[in-house]
Amino acid sequence: MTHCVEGELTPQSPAKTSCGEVAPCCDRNEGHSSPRATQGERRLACGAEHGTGCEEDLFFVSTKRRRFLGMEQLAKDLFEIGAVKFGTFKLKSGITSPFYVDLRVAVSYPRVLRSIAALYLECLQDFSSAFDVICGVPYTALPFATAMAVQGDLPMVMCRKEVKDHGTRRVVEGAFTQGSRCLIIEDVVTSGSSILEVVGALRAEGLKVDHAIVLLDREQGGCEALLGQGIGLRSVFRISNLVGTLRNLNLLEPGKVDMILDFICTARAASDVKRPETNVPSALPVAASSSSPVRDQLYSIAEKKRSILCVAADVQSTKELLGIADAVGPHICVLKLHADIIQDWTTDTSRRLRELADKHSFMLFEDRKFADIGNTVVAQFSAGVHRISSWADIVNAHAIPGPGLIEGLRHACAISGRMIGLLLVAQMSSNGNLIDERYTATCLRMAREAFPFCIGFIAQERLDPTGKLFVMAPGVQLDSKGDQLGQQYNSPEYLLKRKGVDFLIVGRGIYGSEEPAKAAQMYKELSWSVLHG
Ligand code: 6AU
Repeated sequence: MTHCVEGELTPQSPAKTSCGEVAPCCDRNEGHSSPRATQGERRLACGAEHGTGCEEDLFFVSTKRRRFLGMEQLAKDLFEIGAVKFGTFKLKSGITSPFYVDLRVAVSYPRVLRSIAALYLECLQDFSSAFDVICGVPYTALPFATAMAVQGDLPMVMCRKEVKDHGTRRVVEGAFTQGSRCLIIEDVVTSGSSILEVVGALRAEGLKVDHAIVLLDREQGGCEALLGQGIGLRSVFRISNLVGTLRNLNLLEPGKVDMILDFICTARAASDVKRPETNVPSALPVAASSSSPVRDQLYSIAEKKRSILCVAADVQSTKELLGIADAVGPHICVLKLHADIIQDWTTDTSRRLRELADKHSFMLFEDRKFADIGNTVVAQFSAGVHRISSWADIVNAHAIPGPGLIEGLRHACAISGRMIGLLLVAQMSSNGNLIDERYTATCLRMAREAFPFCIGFIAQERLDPTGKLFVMAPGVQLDSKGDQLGQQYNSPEYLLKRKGVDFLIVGRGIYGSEEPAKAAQMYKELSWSVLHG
């Protein structure tokens, strides 16, 4: 997962649909006209933060649909021209791979080149950062960047691979100034090293580089490696969704798909092994970088505030919610809420909550427990009254619908242009719940595959021995063993020491007490001292 800062919406480039017609150029900045960005202030337009009416949802749906159709057609084209092949291939590294990608051939097919450029341009909508120029990574991405520059009217620079020993000896060709912001265009990312090479050269020449777009992410750790160097990566395709699209088009047999997905998982696990782990059991919190900005932010807040406490503010009015948030704010690292039980929820509720989160430095966790198909959760996450993706830092979901749900949430998160982390509900605190060990183990596998978008679990015990995927445990109270409706409570000591969980969620034990601020302070200090002696 990659993220970008929030920002204003700006005009988008016209994009070709799969049928070849030019889709209308939409502008949500002012709601009506579609002025083009000036050369000096080009922006990567982003998602659903602005506007309010249903025309925005229609915009959102048609944009999504257009992109989906474009991706489907391009997947088919890439397969047909042999840019993506399936079989048995020996890679440079010596590994045998069930697929092979060589996008160089695309230059011989003008229609494919146009579709590639159109999809890169569509991808710009996932960002909100400004940029001045684009730069293709030599050589394969050079024609792609050029097509994009022509189609999207974007200025471009070129970074030389070899510097000539005569003439100007320039490393970066084209018009730019010190501090020009550059967006990198790449064809395929594996480890991220080619992009980093170009980033280094551009930065050395005084350009600012924060983002890259790739046509295909092979999902082998490149995205995380780039994030570690301050480069947010967007991809048109990830290899798993390219493979999924081809399967849906009956171009790949299900047996082959499974083999390819297994290969991707194994390759990703191998790249994980090489990455230093940031956590060890029972040594919390640790703030070292984990390649997940949301996780890192949480750990950094926890460390600074000496708090692993999340308060569940299950109240029913904006006034109560804001009151609790302000009272317990100094003692918590996360405030969890159920937006759908707030009777008078408006956009003002989320705005004021965010203000309190900034004032006291805590994260906002919407306990939505998404549990539907991917297409539905995209809308549940970003649209409707609550517009969760516009304000939440953390959300949770049941794993039962399968990976499509995570994919949908990740997609909606990208569109929002905000950093949001996902927790899978891998175990529940309620008596008689239907989750068994096999289900929990599957959640662990799914979460690993979805890291760094998925950052952990709602569970009752440590699940990932490395601690990279952390556990927030609900069902915590000192004065009660449970309620009349099946909730079961354990003590902080039991969950932290015996079960190895990382964060505690306390609801009624705090907001139901006479003095929530005092109760929060007590739970905070107690849980911290259990961990740190
Ligand atoms: O401390 P309580 O019982 O007042 O509140 C516990 C909070 C509630 C539940 O909706 C939530 O934690 N919860 C969850 C979550 C967070 O997903 C899962 C679970 O298994 N049990 C549970 O209580 O807001």
